[in-house]
Amino acid sequence: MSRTMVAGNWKMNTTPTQGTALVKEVMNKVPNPPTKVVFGVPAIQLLAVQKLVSGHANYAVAAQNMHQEEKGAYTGETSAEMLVDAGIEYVILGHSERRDYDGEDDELINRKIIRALEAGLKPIYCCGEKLDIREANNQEVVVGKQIEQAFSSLSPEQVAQIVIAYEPVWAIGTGVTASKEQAQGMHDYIRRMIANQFGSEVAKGMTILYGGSVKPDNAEELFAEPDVDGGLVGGASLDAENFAAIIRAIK
Ligand code: G2H
Repeated sequence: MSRTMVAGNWKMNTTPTQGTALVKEVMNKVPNPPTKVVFGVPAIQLLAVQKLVSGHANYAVAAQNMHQEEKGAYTGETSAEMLVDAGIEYVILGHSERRDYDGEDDELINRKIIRALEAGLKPIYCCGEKLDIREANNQEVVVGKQIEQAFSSLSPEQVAQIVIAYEPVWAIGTGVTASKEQAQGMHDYIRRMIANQFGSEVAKGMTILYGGSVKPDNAEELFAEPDVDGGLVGGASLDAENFAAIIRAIK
């Protein structure tokens, strides 16, 4: 089975009206995508966008967050069960913006991953180093530790359900993209690490996305790398033409 995926992460952008129009436009431009395409939409749009993609084998929807508990007195939160019942297939967890602005760490993300998997949701787990770590050439140690903590106590069968998105923080929303060599180097490291800890079959089947200023003009060369299976796309996923071009960059 193909490992490829292009996922849009709209973050806190688009009203429901704008979001519906955007999804329709992308699906019109690319009715038969050459890869799995996921729309990571704001919570209020999940149901409407799920309705639009339902029945299209290659289109799916991701929530941008969920709570680690099953249910209860957590005002304003969304549970894994609610997402599954709404037909949602994926949930983005561990994004650097949630780590920075909401204090999420890999211990909490580990609890969210376990909850998501128990409920039948597939996590898109984000990891990545900050600029000072890259400058000190410590990125593999730091990303390795993030994954080790976030995947702690998971079985190989559970890890096989996860998509990893490597997002170097210095490349997020900055316009600076990791070079194809930097992306491939980290993706290769992550795949080898997964092979060591969870077995080579899990590693071989794992989808590892690159995220951080993916655009139509850099997507093709990034996606051509052997261990870069696609992208988690922020800013460029908000424009139908740009997102369609990135989807088509999967060969
Ligand atoms: C990284 C990415 C999407 P952008 O946050 O997850 O956003 O493509 O705007 O850098």
